Parts: sequence; structure tokens; C-alpha cells
Amino acid sequence: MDAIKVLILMGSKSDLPVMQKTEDILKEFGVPFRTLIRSAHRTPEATMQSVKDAEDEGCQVFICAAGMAAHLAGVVCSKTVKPVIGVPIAAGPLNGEDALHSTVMMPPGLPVATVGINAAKNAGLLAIQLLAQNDEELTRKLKADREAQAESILAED
Ligand code: RP5
Repeated sequence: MDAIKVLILMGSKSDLPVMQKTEDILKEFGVPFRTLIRSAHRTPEATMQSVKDAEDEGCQVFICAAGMAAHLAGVVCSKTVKPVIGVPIAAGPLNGEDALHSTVMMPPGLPVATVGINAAKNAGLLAIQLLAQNDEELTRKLKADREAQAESILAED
């Protein structure tokens, strides 16, 4: 089995229907990843251990998804200098506005690259773009994907 390049963490199994789109795009591009349910609040120690284990294994990018008081991405960011992508999940009465602000509004010095609310596919694509900096094959696939997107839009005429 390939060592993972991306670790996906999500605060609850209830986030999985959204985060399935991250898994789908990583699979499509052939990027090895692992998905774990880890919460900044409910399982802080296990979350930290998972970040350390993934780094030891060669993980290059972390994708963290959570709803409501979504501190998972920020906490992971505090423990690694690898890029951390945050996915605010629409959960609870504020429908993701709370998660968006708690994910994106990091203090200076600790950046979380935050995608839109429930934008799980974009999180995967951003991770692939980061990995493509040192991977010609991924770069080729990303360019082909952009061309396919353009063709499909133009075909809508
Ligand atoms: C967050 O609270 C999770 O990431 C999820 O989006 C939300 C609700 O969690 P559950 O009550 O469904 O476990 O921590």
C-alpha cells in the first residue's frame, strides 16, 4: 500500500456525506489518502496523535472538516507546518456560517487555507494542486480536468 499523501480528518461521521466528495476527487487523481474521524473537542489527544503519525508516514497535506465551533483545522495547524485545508461544514442552526468563521479567522502566523461551506471537492483539488508542485503527472491531470470543465460549460449552449 502507498504511504498516504493526504490525511482527511472530520469532526464527526455525520460530516462524511459531504466529505465523500474529497475522497472521490483524490481517488480520481490517484492520490493516496486516509480518512479518520477526529474532533478537536471530543478527541483532542487522538487528533494530535493522528497528525504526528501521518507526518511520520510522509503525509504532505491535511484536510480538516468540521461544523459548528469548527476548531479542528486550526488545532491541526498549530501542530504541523504542512499545509492545512479547512472545510467548514453546514451543521446546526447557523448552517455553516459559524464553521466558516471559526475555520477561516485564524490568528496571524497560523494560516488555514479555507474553502467554501461544504466545498469538499475544492478541498481535494487544492490538496492535489499543492502536491502537483512536485509532480508532473498530477499537473498534467489538473490541466486536463480544467479543459474538461471548459468543454462541458461550452457544451451547455
Ligand atoms: C461538529 O459538530 C462535527 O464536525 C459536525 O459537523 C457537528 C455535529 O456533530 P455530530 O453531533 O453529528 O456528531 O463537531
